[in-house]
Amino acid sequence: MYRYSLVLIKPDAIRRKLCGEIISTYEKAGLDLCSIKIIQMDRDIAEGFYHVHKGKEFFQRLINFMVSAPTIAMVLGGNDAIKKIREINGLTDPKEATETTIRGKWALDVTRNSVHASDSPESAESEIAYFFPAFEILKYEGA
Ligand code: IDP
Ligand code: MG
Repeated sequence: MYRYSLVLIKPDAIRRKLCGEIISTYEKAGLDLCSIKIIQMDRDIAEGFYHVHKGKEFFQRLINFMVSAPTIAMVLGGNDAIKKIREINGLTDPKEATETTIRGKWALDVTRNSVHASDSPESAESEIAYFFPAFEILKYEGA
């Protein structure tokens, strides 16, 4: 089924100028780039985005990292895109991620792990609305 996912290129990857490589990885996997922008998150935006992790041991470290440099927010679309993108990204901790995945190749540690992707159709819907409130479904048929 054609799905949309909210993907972030996190500050560690922006700082190391890996955006081209990362976007290219998604394009080579056949995903459609449906929306994109670069933003500087403040603490309120970062905490709102990661509200499900509030209270966890790593939360403040995560928020400090997310406000430390700009982030690219994208909507990617494709067949089975939510699952596919999480496979392309690899496991949260780069020590456990397969070396062919984005995190396996480029993540620095479990906090500075280069990318985010939605984990379900429900979270994709709320995460897309969080950064792209006016997101319009784009059709790539025949492109
Ligand atoms: P995910 O990004 O693979 O979905 P989540 O468990 O949803 O992983 O965690 C969100 C983000 O919080 C991670 O991508 C990572 O940046 C950070 N994080 C998760 N677990 C830890 C941890 O144990 N230590 C430090 N940071 C963590
Ligand atoms: Mg997650």
